[in-house]
Amino acid sequence: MNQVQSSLQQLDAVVVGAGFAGLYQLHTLREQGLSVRAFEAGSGVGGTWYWNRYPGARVDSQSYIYQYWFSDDLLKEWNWSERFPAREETERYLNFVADKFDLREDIQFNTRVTAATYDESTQRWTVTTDKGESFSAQFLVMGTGGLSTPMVPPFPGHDTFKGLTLHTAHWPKEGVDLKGKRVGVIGTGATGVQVIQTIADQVKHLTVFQRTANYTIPMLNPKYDDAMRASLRAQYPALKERVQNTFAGFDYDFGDKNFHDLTPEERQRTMQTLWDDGSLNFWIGGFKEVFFDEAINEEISKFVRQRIRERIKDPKVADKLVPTDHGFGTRRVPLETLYYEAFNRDNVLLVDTKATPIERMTEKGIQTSAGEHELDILIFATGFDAGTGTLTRIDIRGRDGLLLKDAWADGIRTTMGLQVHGYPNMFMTMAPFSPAAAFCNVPTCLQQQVDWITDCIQFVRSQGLKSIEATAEAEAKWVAHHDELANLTLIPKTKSWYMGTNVKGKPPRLLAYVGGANVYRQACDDVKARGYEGFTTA
Ligand code: N01
Repeated sequence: MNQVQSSLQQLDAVVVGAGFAGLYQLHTLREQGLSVRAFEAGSGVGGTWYWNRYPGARVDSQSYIYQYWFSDDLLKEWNWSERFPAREETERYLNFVADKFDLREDIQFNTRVTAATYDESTQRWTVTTDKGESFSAQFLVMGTGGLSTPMVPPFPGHDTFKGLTLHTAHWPKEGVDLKGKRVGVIGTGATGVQVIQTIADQVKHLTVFQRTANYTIPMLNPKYDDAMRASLRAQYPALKERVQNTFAGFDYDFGDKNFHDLTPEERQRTMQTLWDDGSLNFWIGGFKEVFFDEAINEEISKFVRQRIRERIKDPKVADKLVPTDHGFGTRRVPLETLYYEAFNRDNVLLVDTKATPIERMTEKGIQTSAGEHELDILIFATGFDAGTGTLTRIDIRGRDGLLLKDAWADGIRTTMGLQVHGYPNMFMTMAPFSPAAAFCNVPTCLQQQVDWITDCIQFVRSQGLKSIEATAEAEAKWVAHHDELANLTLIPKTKSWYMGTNVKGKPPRLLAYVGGANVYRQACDDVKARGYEGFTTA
C-alpha cells in the first residue's frame, strides 16, 4: 500500500447511496464480515422515496412485490396499507428496514461522494466526499439510482421569474402550500401525471405545459385489511420465486397467446380484462408483440386512446391529451387516478407546447409563442438524466486515470450493467444495459444485482484475490447483444428518457436491457456458475 493510501481510513467496501440497493448492499456485505461504509447525500434513507416528495408521489408496482425478500421476520412484521402505497409509506418501510438491521450506524448521511479513483498498485479505490474526507476501499458499489439527477430545461429568463420554482425530485421536506396559488406544471410523465391529478383541486389555477401526451392506465388501489394482508403473506414464498422468473420482475407476465391467434372479439375481451386489473398488467402482462409489431401495437394503442378520450369533456382538449405520435408502451406508461378529470375542471388549462412552444420565463411566469401565463409557482416535472447522469457527474477514474464520463463519451459500455472494463472492483446497480435501468419492478432487479455483487465479492475474497474486472471482450459481446435486442423493438422509434433523448447531446441509445429480467438473471447466474466467465481476477 502506498503512503497516501495507508494514511486513509481503510474499509473493505464503500457503498454509494442509501436507497433500495444501497441499504441491501450494506446489509449483505456486513453479513459477510466486511467493513463497509455507505454514503448518502440526503439526511435520511430511501433514495427515490426520500427525494421525490412532490404531492401525489406513489409507487406504480404493487406493494407486495415492491419489497425485500431476504428476511422472513421483515416479511412478517411489515404491513402494507394498500396495493400502491404513497411515497411516505415506502419511505417509512425503508426506514423500518434501516432500523431493524441497524444499518444507520454504517451510513454517513448528508455526504455526497464526489470522486473515486482506482489505484492500480494497491488494487483499491480512494473515495472522496464533499466533506473533504477520503477513504480507501477494496470494493466500490454504486447504489446511486437510475433516476437521481434531475433535469431542468434551460429556459431563457429563468432567473427573472419572481415566483417559486420547484423540481419534483427536490421538493422541500416541509412541504409547499399550493392553496389559492396559480401553479404551472411542466411535464406530463409519470411524475407530472401524479402531481397534476393531486393538486388540481387544491390550487386556484393550474396551467399544465404538455409537450408529449402519454398513454396511461387507471390505477386500481384498494386498501388492505388484515385478511387481505394474511392472504398475500401466504403467497410471499411463491411471489418471491415468481418475480424472478418474469420479463419485468412483476408477478404478471406476457400471456402465452399470440395476438394473431385471437379473434378480434377475444382480443378486445383480453385487453379489457387486463385493463380492469388497474395495474401495469395491461402493458407487461398482455401481448409481447406490443414491443415488436407496429400493427399490433397500433391496435392496442387504439384501445387505450379510446379509453382516454371517453373521459374528457372537451373534444379539443381530448385531441391534445390523446397520444398519436408514438405507440403504446414504447415509453414508460404511468398509472393514473382521475388524471383526465382534472382537465375537465374550470381551473385547469392545458397548454400544448408543441403547438405553442415555451419561449422564455418572465418575471410573472411563462411566455409561450401564444402569450404569457402568469404563475405564483412553477413546478418542473421534467425528469432526469437517467442511467448515466449520476455516475458521470462523479469523478470516477479507473485504470490509467480514465474518467468514466470519457470512457462513455463515444458510447456507453457496461458488462451486464454490473461493471465497466477498466474499473476493477467497481460494481453498479440500475446502470445501463441491465433491466433494472428501466424495464423492471425495481426492487426485484436491484435485489438480484446486489445478490450477484455480494457473491462476486465473496468469491474474490474466498480465493484470496484482490480484484475482479470485466474483460473488454465480454463487455463488447454484452453491448452487441444489448443493441441487437434493442433494435428489434419499437422503443428506439420513440423519444423518451429510455433512449436518453431527453438530455441534450446524449446520443440516443436504449438504456435498459430488453431481453427480460428473467433471461438477464439466468445470464448473470451462468457467469457465476462458470467461475465468473468474462471477468479477469488478480
Ligand atoms: O420524467 P419523464 P418523470 N419543455 O422524463 C417534459 C419513474 N417514476 O419524472 O415527453 C416541455 O418521464 C417531458 O416532455 P417530453 C418512472 O420510471 C416512477 O415524469 O420529453 N416539456 C415529459 O413530459 C418514470 O418514467 C413513478 O416531450 C418538457 C416530462 O417533462 C421516471 O421516473 C412516479 C421539457 C418528463 O417526463 C421519470 O418520470 C414518477 C421542456 N423543455 C416517476 N423538458 C412511480 O412508480 C422535459 N419536458 C409511480
